[in-house]
Amino acid sequence: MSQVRILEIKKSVYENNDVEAEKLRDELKREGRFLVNLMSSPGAGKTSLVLRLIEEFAGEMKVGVMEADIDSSVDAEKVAAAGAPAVQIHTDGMCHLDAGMTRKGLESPEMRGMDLVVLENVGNLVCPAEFDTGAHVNVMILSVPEGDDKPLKYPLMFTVSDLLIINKIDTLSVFDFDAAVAAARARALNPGIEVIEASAKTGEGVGRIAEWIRSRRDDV
Ligand SMILES: Nc1nc2c(ncn2[C@@H]2O[C@H](COP(=O)(O)OP(=O)(O)O)[C@@H](O)[C@H]2O)c(=O)[nH]1
Ligand SMILES: [Mg+2]
Repeated sequence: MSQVRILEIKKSVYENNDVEAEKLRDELKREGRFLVNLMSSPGAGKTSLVLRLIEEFAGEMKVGVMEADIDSSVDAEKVAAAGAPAVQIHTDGMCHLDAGMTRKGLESPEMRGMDLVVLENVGNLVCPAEFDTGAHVNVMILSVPEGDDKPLKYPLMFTVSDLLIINKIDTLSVFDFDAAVAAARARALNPGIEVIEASAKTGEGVGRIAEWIRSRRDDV
């Protein structure tokens, strides 16, 4: 039996998602809640990284996690087992969250009073890039086994992201992945994007990611 709250959230009724997203961002700022929208393909390491960040921020910030998926609650259960407040959002088959859906997740009691809320968006490199969730920053993960050509194939995701995490760098020796090439391709689309190489498995680079989040949170 699942121990976490599951929210069944359907597509929002709002006509203008961008307006809703701006409203939500402002409200969160006033409340002191910093929202990170974490995106990647399935299996790139979103949940693994979230678990590392929970450890990294322990005793420093209250971190809540909203896990969005089409079905199941496995990710939210992992986060809850790590000791962080978590909710599972089911998207009624939708492959992304919009700002209204994100707002509903944030209204759940578990997310109240958090300093940092991480939204693990539905896994894919296409739809989540098209919808502003109201987050203060967009963070994406590209993992080494996916290949360094992904910025060429899914340019919008790289264009809307503030930070690109190249994850699974512990596997570089077994894949033909050139991290410098991946970073250059991302920067060609988005000159302002930050790039951090990391491994959620070994913990390498996780401190730098935490530092980036702290500094962006201070800017808001
Ligand atoms: N070798 C390696 N495996 C990783 C790393 N990060 C995640 N994984 C593995 O990749 C798989 C998918 O990870 P998960 O965090 O569930 O990805 P998500 O679907 O994006 O949330 C799991 O088997 C993880 O153990 C990493 O940095 N290195
Ligand atoms: Mg996950």
